[in-house]
Amino acid sequence: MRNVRPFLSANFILAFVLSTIFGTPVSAQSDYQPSPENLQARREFQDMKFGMFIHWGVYSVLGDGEWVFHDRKLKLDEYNRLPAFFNPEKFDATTWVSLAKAAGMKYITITSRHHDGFAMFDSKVSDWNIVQRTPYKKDPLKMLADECHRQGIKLFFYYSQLDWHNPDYYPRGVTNWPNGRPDHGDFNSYLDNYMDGQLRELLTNYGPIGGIWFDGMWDKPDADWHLTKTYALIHQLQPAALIIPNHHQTPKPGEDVQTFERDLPGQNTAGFNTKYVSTNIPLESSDTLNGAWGFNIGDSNYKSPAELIQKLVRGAGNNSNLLLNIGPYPNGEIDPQFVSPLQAVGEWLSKYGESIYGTRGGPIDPADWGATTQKDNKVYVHVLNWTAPLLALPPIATNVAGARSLLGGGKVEFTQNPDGVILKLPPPQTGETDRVIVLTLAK
Ligand code: FHN
Repeated sequence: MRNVRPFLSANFILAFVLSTIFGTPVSAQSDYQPSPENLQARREFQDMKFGMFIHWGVYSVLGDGEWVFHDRKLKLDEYNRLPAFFNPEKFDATTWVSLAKAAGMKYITITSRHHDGFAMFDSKVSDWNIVQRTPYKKDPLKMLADECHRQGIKLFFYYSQLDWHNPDYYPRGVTNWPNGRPDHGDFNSYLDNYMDGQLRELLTNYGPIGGIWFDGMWDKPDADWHLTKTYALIHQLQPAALIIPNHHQTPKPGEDVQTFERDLPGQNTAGFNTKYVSTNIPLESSDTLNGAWGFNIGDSNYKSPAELIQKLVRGAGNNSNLLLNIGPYPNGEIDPQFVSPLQAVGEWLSKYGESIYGTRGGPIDPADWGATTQKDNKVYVHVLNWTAPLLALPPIATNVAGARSLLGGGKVEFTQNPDGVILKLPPPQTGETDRVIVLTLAK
């Protein structure tokens, strides 16, 4: 993989370290009682299991990822030229939503604005947006929202709280560089007028949305982000909308989902995630299909369908959703190298979906051999990495009444005693990523 920006800059890591040590001294929505609609939306979120993450913005023009403004240390007046080149004439909401559906995904989370602060929607709060500044002049998020509603896909809006463009994002954070902004600004106004104003637009003009996926608080770990106010606004405008903050900390009151970036819950391999795993709100894990979030012309490191299926299954076994990212071209097309693995995962889900959708993490801790999921009295044993004919599982509290292969329904021999359950596995089939054995628990 060439020319791909290392994922984490030193500043980025520093922000996470600071926020981990000191915590973020923000008051969240401490008296928050989720509404019945919100609780229902959380359950539905967990049932969906698989979503499409989309990073798309004017930065896509440069084909160098969504951090290009920062990484090339561009000046404001230089970056301001970029929207003139963004004209996604090939964008077709039906194609995008149909691809998500073909992949077996049930929701889409798209960047309504990233750290460059550029609104990819029709915003009246500022003219730094796609309708005012680009030759395209249209609102793709409106088209996407309408199409998602038509096709029954939930739409979430990623919203960056960090802003490299607005002068009122001041004092600036750890990712700051001198880009021509004045050395003063009104952060309270940025939060209360600019950000909340745009959130109000997103929660008012696009019909019912799944929720808001926040990112960027780690840039100013010691700031007061007015979360009480912002979270209350969101829950007041759309009580069922889920607040999903990518701050990598223990969830705060008012937040509805805990998300982990490039990690399974609790496995801090990325180095910036918390090891704390919430037991009372849904979990999500985000990852990239190649190595990048925004379109990166130097990144051909596409994951294979088998790798993606493993991620999805291990996520589900950890009681988590998988939010899988693609970075479309600036013209609105999606690279075929994203399309074909997604379609392959969709084909897999059309056969094995019963063991994923609507499930929760199973009764056996995930391990190298695989993971389990559960729905009612069915436990799905996902054998991902085990070649021996017998698989010994730890004890399961309930009696197992029967075992069969999910595919084909063939009976699977087993023994159960207080030490555990031993399965006599059917031999692996060529190209079979996941042998799924269904255990029926006695009622
Ligand atoms: O800095 C961003 C990055 O560009 C990307 O949006 C990811 C997605 O989870 N989140 C941030 C880093 O935490």
